[in-house]
Order: sequence, then C-alpha cells, then structure tokens
Amino acid sequence: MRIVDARVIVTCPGRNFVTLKIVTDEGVTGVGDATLNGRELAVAAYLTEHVIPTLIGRDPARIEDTWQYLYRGAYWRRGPVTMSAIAAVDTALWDIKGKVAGLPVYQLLGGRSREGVTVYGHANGDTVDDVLTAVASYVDLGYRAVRVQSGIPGLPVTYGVSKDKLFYEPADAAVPTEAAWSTERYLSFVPSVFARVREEFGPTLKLLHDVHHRLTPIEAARLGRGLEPYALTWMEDPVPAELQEGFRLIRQHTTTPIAVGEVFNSVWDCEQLIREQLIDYIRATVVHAGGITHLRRIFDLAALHHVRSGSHGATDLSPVCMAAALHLDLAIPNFGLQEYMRHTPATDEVFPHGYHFADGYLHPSEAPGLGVDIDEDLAAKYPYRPASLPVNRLEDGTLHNW
Ligand code: KDG
Ligand code: MG
Repeated sequence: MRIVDARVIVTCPGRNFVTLKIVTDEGVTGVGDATLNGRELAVAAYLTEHVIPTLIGRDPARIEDTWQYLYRGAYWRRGPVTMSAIAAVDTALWDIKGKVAGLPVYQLLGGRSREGVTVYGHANGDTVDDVLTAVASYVDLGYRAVRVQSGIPGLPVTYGVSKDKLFYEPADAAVPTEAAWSTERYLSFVPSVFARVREEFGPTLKLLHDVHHRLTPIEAARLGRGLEPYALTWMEDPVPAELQEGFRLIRQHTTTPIAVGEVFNSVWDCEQLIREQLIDYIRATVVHAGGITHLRRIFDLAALHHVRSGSHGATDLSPVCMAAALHLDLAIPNFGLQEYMRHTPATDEVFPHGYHFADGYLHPSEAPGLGVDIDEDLAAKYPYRPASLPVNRLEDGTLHNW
C-alpha cells in the first residue's frame, strides 16, 4: 500500500480546525487533527509546503519510521507548529492502520485497560452562585469530575470563565483582546469558591481548577495550601512551565496535586517534571505533542514516575484529536482523567464520529481505525476566520503570563 494523496482541510464551524486527510492507492483514508489555536494557518502551510510532498509514495504502515523521518529530517526540532504537523500525519497513519487491520486503534495499542474514559467538564460562572448551578448541571449529566472556574470580584473578565456553558471559546477576535489581572484579588477569593462547592457537593466529586499559568511558584504554593482543605484532584498550570525546576518550590509547600502540559509539544518539555516527580498529571495531547506515537512515549515515561495522564480536551482540539485521545486513554496503564469540552452541533456535523458519553465516561468508537471522519463538502461551507487568544495585563498595564 502507498500514500497517493494528502490534503489539508481548514474549516470554521464556529471555530477554526485544521485537518489532514491521507489517501492510499487502495482507497483507505486516514485523518489527523492539526489545529493550533490562533496559529492555524502556520500548521496548514507547514503541512502543505513541507510535509505532504514527502509523504507521496510512502508506505502508510511505517508509522514509527515516518515519525522519525519528519522529526529528525526537519533539522529544526520540536515547537508547537512542527509537532502539530507531525501529530496530524501520525494520527492519520494510526487511523489507516486500524482500518487495514479491521480493529479500533485502542486494540493496536494493547487493548482495553478500563471500561471507559473518565472525563471532566468545565463548570464556570461570574458569581459563586452561578458556579454552583453550573457544577450541579454537570453532576446531573453524570459527570464524576468537574473543573471549577469563577469570575473574580473586581476584575471585569476572567480567562476561562465563558459565556457558553457546554462550549468554550477563548479565541475571540482577530487581533487579541486584552484583559486585566490581579493576583491579590484572585488568591484571596478562589479558596472561598471551593469551600462553597465542597459544602454543596460533598467529598467524593472530583474537583479541578485551572490557574492558566497566572502565578509565580511561591504564589502557586500559597494557593495550593489554601486549597488543601477542599481536596482537589488537581491544580492546573499553576505557573508557566518553561522553567521546569520552578515546580520544586510549589511541591515543597503543598500536597495539592499538580497538573501541567497542555502547551507542551515534546517529552523534553516535561522530562524533568516527570523524572523528579514534580507533577501528578501530564496534560499533553495527541495534536500538540507529536501524535499518538509520541504521546504514548511521554505517558510511558510518566508511568515510571507515578505520574498519570490528564490530556487537554478543550473545544479547540477537534473531534479527530478527541477520538485519538480516547483510544490512547483506554489502553495506557496510567490514565488519570480526560478533559472533555463538548463541541458545538455544527462541529459534530462536520466531524461525524462514533465516540459517545455515558455515565461520566467517554467510550471510543468500536469501528476500525479512529472512528471519526471529516465531511469535506460540509467543511467547505465554513471558511476560515482569524481568531486569536487574549492577552493578559496586570492592573498597572504590565504584560502578564498567558
Ligand atoms: O487554546 C487554549 C485553550 O484550549 C485553553 O485555554 C483551554 O486551558 C484550557 C483548558 O484547560 O482546557
Ligand atoms: Mg488549561
């Protein structure tokens, strides 16, 4: 079997998605997500100009060799654009391998290690009462884990607190909008939100909170301590993670578990974090971390160091990425949690898929391959619209952490 065609499909059914479709001479096709929020066209060009010409004529069965070829062959290693492009190829090749074998991809990864993939949803609101209502609605839907984000009194907008309840779209304008941030207001308020949530929902619901890289290590340590009475499952992205050793400081001061990695694209972004057991959950994803092949490598390293998976699954990761993530989540021994922000009905229509939610779990499709596709005719009806993630400044105007 040989690859005879590969094309990049950019579509915007409510938000932008970039998808790679690989076609073989025997008519078997595979899809891979290549969406990089706010930088979509950079990955699309990387694929079209530099990757696709090297794929034509290749044997699609050689997944590892193709991965190494694209990684080593580029000379310029790593980075979100390169690794998202490699991820798209890798994911599509796993899809093809599954279809050729007549097996869902999780069977090729070693088979099922659990009955379903525990997912968490985002409960958020401008006020604590709104937050409690949002948590209740997720509990009613059957969720066993909920991420809790609240507006902060005194701040007009807070990143991660969306207007929509089941969807989440932070990329809101072609040129980034700007928001103000106050660490003092945030740190003094957040523990009180979790006190109310625990009081209302009891001790067993898994609760999570995303700090969105807003703090320094010692501030994060203080937040972690303040949240200890409410037994969070994780405190996410407490600080920007370029300085991996910075997490030691947080670790020394708090038993609140730490999750990080949604912006990571390689095992080298988290090697020290994992090896020194500075984190509890690694949140790298199929689409941004080099595909199923490389993410599996990260998860295997994590398994040696008591770190579990907690993959990013916001709406800017397409249903193709979600399908791939679920196959991996089902197979690995050290699965922790999977984020699941629902896509809009328009997105679901463009990406017909067989995974489904039931009783707090997601279940991958049993169809051969990934069990997801793209309706190219429908996709063509939603042209690309530029949209960027917002920028954050302190109240005095200083540019702050993303
Ligand atoms: O593209 C950025 C979003 O996916 C991100 O802000 C969402 O932090 C996020 C999360 O945990 O889902
Ligand atoms: Mg996050």
